[in-house]
Amino acid sequence: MRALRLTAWGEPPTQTEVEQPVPHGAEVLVRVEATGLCHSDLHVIDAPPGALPYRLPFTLGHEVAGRTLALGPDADGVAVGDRVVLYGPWGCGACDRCAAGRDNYCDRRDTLAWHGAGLGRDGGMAECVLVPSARHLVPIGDLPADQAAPLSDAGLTSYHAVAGLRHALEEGTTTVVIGVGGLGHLAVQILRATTPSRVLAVDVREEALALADRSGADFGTLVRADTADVLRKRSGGTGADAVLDFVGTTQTLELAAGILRPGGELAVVGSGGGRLTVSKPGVLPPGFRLSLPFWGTHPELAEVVALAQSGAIHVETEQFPLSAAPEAIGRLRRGRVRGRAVLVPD
Ligand code: FEH
Ligand code: ZN
Ligand code: ZN
Repeated sequence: MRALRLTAWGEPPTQTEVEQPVPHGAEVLVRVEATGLCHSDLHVIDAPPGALPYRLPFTLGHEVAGRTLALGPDADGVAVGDRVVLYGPWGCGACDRCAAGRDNYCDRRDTLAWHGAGLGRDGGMAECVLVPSARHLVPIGDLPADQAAPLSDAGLTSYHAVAGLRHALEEGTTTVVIGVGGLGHLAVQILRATTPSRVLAVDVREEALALADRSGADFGTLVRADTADVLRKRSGGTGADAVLDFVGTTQTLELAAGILRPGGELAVVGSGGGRLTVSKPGVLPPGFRLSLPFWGTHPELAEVVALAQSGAIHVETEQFPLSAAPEAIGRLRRGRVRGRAVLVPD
């Protein structure tokens, strides 16, 4: 079968012919219908030798939807032909976190040579993907694959980040979303669907603000010299109760910190590598709280799928045949993907 595999650090992935896996034990073989392309794939592709604990070669793709094709003899809770989305974080499978479906915070994460499907283990940028256990699958019913696949990372990561702030997002509050791309546009929809908070969107691209508007943002603005003032005014003068930064550069972190009201909360989701000085005394508002949420839990993925099935969230996607992955990767690098890029095996 064809697969897009990373075979050398710092080199582009290659379209390769590999044996179609056969499931053993509790494993499940899934025929891939769609796999999302994520900025983390770029970080993996660009990683120098030794930067990541992964062993080469492996197939990329950690945002996967498809239909079960074959089961190992010990696979349970799943049948051949089920349409599913993969819960992408694969932990040790034995610690309390993994047992609770919180592989994203596996206690043994630092001992593993992988983070999940397509992240050190063979993923879904291929015709089929082998999943260690049915516990990593969530049923999607008749949800289209290009809608379901992005839910497993872009949707789940956004949902988990909002869940961590939900206690602060009651009626009359303001939430700012910085970066309205594959994750940010879903965060806007999730905020609108699950909280009463006013949602303000910030980006550097006009088309992203249009996407924010289509996603239900109450207001959107480009990054300008007076962005903090504009957002503060739009919050009713108090500043933001919460900021979700899907970019994570020093510029966006400082913008976020500058618009938070006292007791405000910042969730940094984007891996922009930015820095923020946290000190007392200092410039951060009193009661400032910071979180670095990562991906999400298995139960949360089922909740995100249910939101999509209810029509409360819709993923804007740009589809590419798997054979056009290099073009999709180039477009993502240049910030020229509207919503989420999704690869479909051709
Ligand atoms: C996955 C693995 C490592 C870093 C970041 C990620 C995210 O794409 C998961 O949402
Ligand atoms: Zn990702
Ligand atoms: Zn674990």
